[in-house]
Amino acid sequence: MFRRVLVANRGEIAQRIIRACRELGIETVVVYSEADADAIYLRQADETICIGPAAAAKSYLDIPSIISAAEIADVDAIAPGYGFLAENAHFAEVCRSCNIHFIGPDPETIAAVGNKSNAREMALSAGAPVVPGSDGPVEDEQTALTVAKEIGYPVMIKASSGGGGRGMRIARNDPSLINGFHAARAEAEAAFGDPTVYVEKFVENPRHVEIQILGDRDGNVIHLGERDCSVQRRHQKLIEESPSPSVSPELRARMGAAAVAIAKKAKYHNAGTVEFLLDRAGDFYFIEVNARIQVEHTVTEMVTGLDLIQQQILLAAGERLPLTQDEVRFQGHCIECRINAEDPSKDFQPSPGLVELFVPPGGPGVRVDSHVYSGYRIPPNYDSMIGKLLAHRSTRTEAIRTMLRALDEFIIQGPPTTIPIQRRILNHSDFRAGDHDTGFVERHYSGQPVISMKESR
Ligand code: MV4
Repeated sequence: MFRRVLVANRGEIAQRIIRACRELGIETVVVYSEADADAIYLRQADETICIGPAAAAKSYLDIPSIISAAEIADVDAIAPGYGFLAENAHFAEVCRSCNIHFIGPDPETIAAVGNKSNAREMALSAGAPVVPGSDGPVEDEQTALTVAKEIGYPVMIKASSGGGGRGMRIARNDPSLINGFHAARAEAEAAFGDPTVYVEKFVENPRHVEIQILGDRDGNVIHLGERDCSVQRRHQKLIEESPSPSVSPELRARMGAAAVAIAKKAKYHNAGTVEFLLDRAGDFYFIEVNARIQVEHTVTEMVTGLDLIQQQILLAAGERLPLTQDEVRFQGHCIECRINAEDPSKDFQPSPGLVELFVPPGGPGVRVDSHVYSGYRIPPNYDSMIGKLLAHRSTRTEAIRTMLRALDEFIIQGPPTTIPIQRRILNHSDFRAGDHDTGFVERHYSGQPVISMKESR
């Protein structure tokens, strides 16, 4: 096992990794930028190393600085968390060449699934359902038109190096496809340095359902059920839950089997997520593999009772999976709200700054993962997540009730937060009926002023 791990991240996930290491008896070394010098989790680490200024490019994304810190602190492994270098195949490769374990999948796997068009081909060859579309990349507009004729409009043009919603275009006819093809290529080239695109049938207002998987170095892969992440706005998730109200045990088994087959094809060794779209007819389609631990991994932890960060560390150290698929048990219903310092009444504009008072909720069925404390200043340099609030109860109805109670209890004085809109969504009849898709937030809450906490009671 590892003796010492370097945490190459910040905020709540840095704290989460420190907690996991502590329980495993592993020492932690946390790197931080000048903007994070007053982070409280630094006190929970065994050692801290400042790696540069606030700008992420000069600290959390700076590979030489992080590797130097790892060498100086003499760690066995690096935990990248999510974002920053988590899905950077080159960084995983550098770690390997320095004899430092990367707590994530192998660089070859990250690269293979990081190319979305390639991941699509892998899913196809694994026998998983994939959205109808092009065989590999589309090199010219003529090919794009031919593919669109075959599969029918509407179609989506996606960047091979994209993901998470960047570099995508929808086309509903030939002229808009020609336009979108060139626009998507230009955008992809500018954003990712790779103009390659592919074409897929556009699934209108799908649900976003993702399967958590774990794979060990012996090639064993299990799935830990799904998370429904349909409540999102501009690819920023607001509420996640498990189980999904639109997934039956039978559908879960089929989606799980598809995710496991894809992970095996990718030689996936660690924690990962296979993303699917689920349409109104109940058909599901593979879209992407996320080669990292995700923000919402906590939801799966609550319903499975597993510590996914500890599992990531153990798997990276070469341990075998501690359980078989048959031994995975799902208990109750978990809902998570991502609490962001954003102003829903100002088009979700990030609102960093001083948190004068921070009193998290507690009591039965409540979990809060947050690095914030009273008097903490949220730096403007990174994402604006304050923390994650989870409610875990026997049933969905009870989980919603506990979440509403916890949201009411949560005191965050200073920046405006997403809490008012999350309260409204949880009270919405369509959400309560489980009748919501990825268009839900935009349909119901776009541009509308969100009424304040007191008014909405
Ligand atoms: C799609 C799609 C419809 N059809 N692909 C957006 C993020 C990226 N992971 C994939 N995305 C989508 N791909 C086809 N062929 C709709 C989306 C999509 C979406 C997906 C998941 C969650 C929220 C979303 C919001 C808008 C669009």
